[in-house]
Amino acid sequence: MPTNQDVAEQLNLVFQLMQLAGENRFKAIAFDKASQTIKGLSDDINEYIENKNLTDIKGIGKSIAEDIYAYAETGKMPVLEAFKEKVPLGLIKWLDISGLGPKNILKIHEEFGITEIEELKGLIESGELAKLPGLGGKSAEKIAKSIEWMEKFDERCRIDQATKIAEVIVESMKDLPGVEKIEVAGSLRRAKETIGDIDILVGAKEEYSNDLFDAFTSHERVTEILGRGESKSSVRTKEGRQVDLRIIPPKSFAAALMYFTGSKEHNIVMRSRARERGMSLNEFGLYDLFENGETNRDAPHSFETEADIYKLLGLSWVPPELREDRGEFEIFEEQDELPLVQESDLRGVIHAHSTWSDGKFSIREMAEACMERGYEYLGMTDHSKTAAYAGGLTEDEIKQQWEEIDKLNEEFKSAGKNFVIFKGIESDILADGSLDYDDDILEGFDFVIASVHQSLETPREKMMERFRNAIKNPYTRIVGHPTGRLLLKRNGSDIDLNELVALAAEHNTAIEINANPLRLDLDWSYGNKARAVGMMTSINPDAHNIDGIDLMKYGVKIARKGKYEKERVLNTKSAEDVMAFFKAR
Ligand code: DGT
Ligand code: CA
Ligand code: CA
Ligand code: ZN
Repeated sequence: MPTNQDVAEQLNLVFQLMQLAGENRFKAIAFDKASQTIKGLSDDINEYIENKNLTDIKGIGKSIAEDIYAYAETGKMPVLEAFKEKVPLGLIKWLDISGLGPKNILKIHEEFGITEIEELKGLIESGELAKLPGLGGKSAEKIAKSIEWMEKFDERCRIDQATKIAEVIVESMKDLPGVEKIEVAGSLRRAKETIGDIDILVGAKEEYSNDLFDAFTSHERVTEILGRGESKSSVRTKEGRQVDLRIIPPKSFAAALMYFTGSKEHNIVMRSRARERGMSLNEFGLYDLFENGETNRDAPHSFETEADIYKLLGLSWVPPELREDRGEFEIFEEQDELPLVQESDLRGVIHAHSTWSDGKFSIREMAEACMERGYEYLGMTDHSKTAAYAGGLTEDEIKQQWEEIDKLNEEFKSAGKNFVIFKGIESDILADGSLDYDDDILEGFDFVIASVHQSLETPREKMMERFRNAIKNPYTRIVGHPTGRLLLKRNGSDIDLNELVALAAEHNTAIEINANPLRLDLDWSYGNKARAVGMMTSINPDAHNIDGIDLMKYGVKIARKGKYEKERVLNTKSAEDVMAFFKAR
């Protein structure tokens, strides 16, 4: 039986091959959209396949449904097989080369019969590519450079890396003459876990554009200017990231901010809502339509903020993290706002390591760092004994650690400090799903985080058996980084996260959002399921040193993106309430 992931991947391949084959754009986008929908589906796709009701899923049309039924039945998707005949799969990678569109990719492939980027490099070196009509030496050079960059850097970076670059640039530009507004847009504003390019918008009158672009392109972090036009410039930074800066007339700023925040999918719905109301929405504004359906540029609606635009389209303001066409429209048609968790709601730190295992600081140092940041508790969770490579604790060491924590808690209490350390452990989930100590030891902890650290590649069904056992264990209060993914480095385990989310809710156990930007696991896209079943999360830094504590802010962004209200985030609660949750096993 295919998994949701399998089906999503097949559809995505069709999308990419269609682009290469020059297939109708809307047809191609339908596959992209279907792929994303299925990736984020809260139920097992096989239920729909068995009931033959795939078209009940919004975004799955009749013809794509047929493709999926055929895939489930035969293991092959006819439409994909057909396109594979036309365009070799190897060319998909070429789509990432900037300066080389699908048309030219196909042309080069047909002319020279090559499918590998290595072969393309050979063609450029030998001067053959430049001879191809319509390309020329300059294009060939540009393509060579782009391949070089591509090999040097990943196409995408993590949210923390992008945040740092964006902050530096915004900081250097925000006080320049003419800058009335400046905001980050694109996927970074939406808090996606990985970012392609960084989009920055400046609201300024046209007369300032030249100087502002000069300042941007000569910024000390810039190594290459990728392009400079009337209203947009693109650069490459020393970190290898692309940054697009757009200068917008102040009166269009709100419309542009909305448009360039995206997502594309969100924008599509917004545009059709505008049409339904006799208006046309674009990056410049919202206009009335003529009877014939064309935009009347002389009839702009005036507004100041994004919220005004949403209001004109029958919605309250949608927080940028939620703009993915993942149910936000239904919510904000009905509600004024969603009480999403905020950084300032966090009252404590859960999931941290000390020198007892593989952390860099003592328990006291970690606790004091938490206090300095205004937190009220620290849930210490060193590694368990099976994690020998990470200095996992033996039964004897655990008892010593408990004594140390008792002493520190007494000391804090007598010094009048409002701070408590919880005795926890990050227990490995063993191959059979059991925890790493006997019950008499487990009994002594305030709480247990259960995580998989070994045999991450266990087949799905076996893996689920491990998790089912771990969650059913009454000592497990939180599941740690469920898939074990390392973003842009390693895929996570193959598990049915929808089932895991439902199971956790049923057993009143939390699944953490591991806030380390390498992990951000549980993924935000399971937020709808978590919301439907009332699953609790905890925004956990998994801190191995003091700086690690500050990573919680990325977890907050992901939690917001997953639509978690404050009430469903454990570490927004008081120490007493957290303890009550721990004890309610
Ligand atoms: P990224 O850069 O891959 O992480 O993702 P985004 O979302 O930042 O994408 P980007 O940089 O290509 O474009 C920024 C936003 O601009 C995008 O989220 C929505 C808007 N946008 C760009 N191109 C299109 C388009 O062709 N159609 C629509 N509706 N919106 C677009
Ligand atoms: Ca972007
Ligand atoms: Ca961009
Ligand atoms: Zn861990």
